[in-house]
Formats: sequence, C-alpha cells, structure tokens
Amino acid sequence: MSDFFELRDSQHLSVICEKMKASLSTCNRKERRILHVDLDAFFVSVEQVLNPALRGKPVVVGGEPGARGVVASASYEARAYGLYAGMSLTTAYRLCPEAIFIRGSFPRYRDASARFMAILAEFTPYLEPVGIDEAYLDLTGFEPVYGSTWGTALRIKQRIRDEIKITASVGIATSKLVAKIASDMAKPDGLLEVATGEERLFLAPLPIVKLPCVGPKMERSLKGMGVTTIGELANLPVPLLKANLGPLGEAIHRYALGIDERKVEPPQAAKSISRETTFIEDTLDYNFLKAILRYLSERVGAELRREGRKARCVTLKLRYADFDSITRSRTLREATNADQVIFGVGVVLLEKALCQRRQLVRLIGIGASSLIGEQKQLSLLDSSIERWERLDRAIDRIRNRYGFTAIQRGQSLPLKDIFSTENGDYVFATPSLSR
Ligand code: TTP
Ligand code: MG
Repeated sequence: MSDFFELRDSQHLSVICEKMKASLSTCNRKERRILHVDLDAFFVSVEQVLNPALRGKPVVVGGEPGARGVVASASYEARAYGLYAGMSLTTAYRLCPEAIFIRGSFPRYRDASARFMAILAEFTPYLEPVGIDEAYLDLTGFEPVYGSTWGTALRIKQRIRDEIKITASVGIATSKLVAKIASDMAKPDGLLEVATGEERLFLAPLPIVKLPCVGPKMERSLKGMGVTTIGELANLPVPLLKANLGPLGEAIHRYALGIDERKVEPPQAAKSISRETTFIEDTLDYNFLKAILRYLSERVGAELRREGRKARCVTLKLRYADFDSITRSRTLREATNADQVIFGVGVVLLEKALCQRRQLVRLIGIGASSLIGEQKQLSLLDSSIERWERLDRAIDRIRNRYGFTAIQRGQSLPLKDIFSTENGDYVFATPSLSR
C-alpha cells in the first residue's frame, strides 16, 4: 500500500506528524517546502463537470451578456479572446459573442470548495485556505515520510482530478510568495517547483505587478523610478526605496529578493457562530419574527454540524427601530447543535424580550457560543435530542445538495410567501445569508 492511501487514515496522519516534527527540528528555515494550490477556472470548471458539453469551449460565469455584472470566471478558451475576471459582461460579450454565459450557483462552488479543502487537509495539518479555491500547505520536513514534495504535489493534483473532476495548478517553493507566483505561472493544470536558492533568479524577469503589495499606485511609483521587472527592483538600494516608498520600500525589496517569512497559518476555530438579518421594513409581527428565527437557528445549527461542534450558550440579538440593540443569552445544561434546541431557546428569549419592550424590530440574530468539539460530549443526551440531531444531519445532506429551501420545517414555512428564492435559498436584504 502506498503512503498516499495510508495518509487517508487520520490516526496514521498524527503518527506522521510526530515524525515530521522530529525532522522539522533539524530542518533549516530556508529549506521550507510550501505548496500553493489553486483550482483552474474554478467556477467554470464546476459548471463543466455538471455539463460536459461546456468543456473545451469559451465559457463565462458571472451572468447573462446583457446583465450589469462582471465576469467572475472565464474558461481558458475564453481567455484566448482577452476575457478575464472583473471585465464587464458587456465587454466580454463584445470580445467573444460566441462564449457561453452562465449566471452560476454559489452553493455548488461552496460544495466543491469544501471537498477540495478536505482533500488537502488529508496531507497536512499545516493548511491555510485562502479564498474559495486556493490554499497554502506547509510540507516542510515531510519528505522522509511522504517522499519528494514534487511527488506529493502530483498526488494532490491527481486526487483533485479524480474526486472533483477539475484540474489544479501547484507551485512549490521556500515561501508563500514564490509558491503562489509559481502556481500562477504553471496554470492551467501545471506544477512548478522553484529550487531552494533560485528564488531571486526565478522572480527577476517577471513584471513588478506579480508581487503581492504592488497595486496600480505602487506600480506607477516604481515605473517612475525606471523599474518594470522584479529583477530591476531587487537591484535598487534599500535606502532609495525607503525614501521613495516609505517603510513598505524595505518589505517590497525583500519580496523582490524572494524573501518572505510569512508562515502557513491554519485558520483559528471561531469562538462563536451566529446569523442575523435586517428587515426591509421594521416589524413587530411575532409569527414572522419566529419564522425568521427558525430559519436563522437552522443556519447556525447547520454550521455547527459542518464544523463538528456543539454549543453550550445561545444568544438572541435584537435591534429596534431606534437602532438600540440588545442581546439575551442562556446557558444550556448540555452542549448541542440541534436546530430545535437552538430555536427553542431563541423563542423563549424572544418572547421575554418582546414582553419587556414592545417596539418595532429592524434586525434579529441568533448565535451559539461556548463551543466544544462534537466528540468531546459524553452521551448523556436524552434520546429526543439525539433523534433531532440525526434528523438535522439528514436534512443537511439534502440541503447541501439541493439548497436550503429544498426541505422546510413548519415554523419557517411562512417565509415561503414573503421572500423570493434564488439558487435554492431565500433572498434576504442581507446577501451573505442568501448563500
Ligand atoms: P481565481 O482563482 O482568481 O480564478 P479562477 O479559478 O476562475 O481562474 P484561475 O485560477 O485558473 O486563474 O478565483 C477563483 C474563483 O473566485 C473564480 O472561479 C470565481 C471567483 N471570483 C470572482 O467571483 N470574482 C473575481 O473577480 C475573481 C478574481 C474570482
Ligand atoms: Mg483559481
């Protein structure tokens, strides 16, 4: 059996991490092996998986050609016509009228992204997701166990291709900076490793805009100094750069030399999970508030379950028409992620708050805090809560596939007549909730 399959076993992964730590202590910082993995034309690629007839064609995700939006993702075939992310759809249509324009569906991309990150997480705990389709991995010290970093990168690419059916590009280098530039150069479906000590040479011919802190303004300043390539920037004396660009001058010079000591930082677990929404019109309609609270509780519960966590504290938030906000919390006897329990506590807090102050409400929110890992919980739960939790999981599976509104529970049903739906979810005034 290969290491690759062995690594799918999480117990084995922790053994490997122990070995890796031992090897890390003897490893020079300059010899870090950082990977940057980025999916190719991500939104378009997901659409091509669903509809293989789109493969090999100029495809744009972002909206219909007449719409006011911009290109979110363009297939490499579309890029050959000069299309790129951020270009207005009108211009994209003018340049390539034969392109296929798709509005896209965020839940589908979120789902593919979660599967992508889950594959990466099997290779190292030192994983830093960046945005929806890219991540850094620190594989420093892994070679004695995994084999070469190059081979591991190939296995990562293969897993993504086999399981998500889309291609990824990977850069390998001693730093995040150089690994990211390398993956970008390798696109699409490429793999590029910059050998230790070759960073400066690798960067030298590239335009300065490839460096992370060079935006249009900085580019203008540097061009004013006669600098267009990273190599030219690296050759300038630091005092001159500092005089012209301020403190950033020194940092940017280090980048130009390929020096970047930023660590791969795994995300910190959130201390609380909450969802809230502001209404288009302030309201005191109790049934409406309850229906929204049910919806928000289900969103909080689903997120807790997705993260494998439970909460011991539930907090209700209300903002009144005069912008005055209150929060009311209750600590639970046992941690839970059951929608029914979160909602039940929320309703009690809501009723109490409305009794104390009858004023129009402009925002309602519910949050879960004092979080623990699911597995830490002893099985003291009463069986009705266990049943709810099982039901929640079954509903999560359906919603992950078909959207939130694919399955609805009684208390939130009134929302059906009030809000329109898009891509399987309600469209609220708070856009992030609609995804
Ligand atoms: P990118 O990785 O920047 O772009 P991409 O994956 O489409 O193409 P490639 O990496 O091969 O160059 O962004 C990932 C997704 O994020 C992209 O598919 C759509 C979304 N996105 C936007 O919605 N708006 C944007 O302006 C950009 C740049 C990306
Ligand atoms: Mg990408």
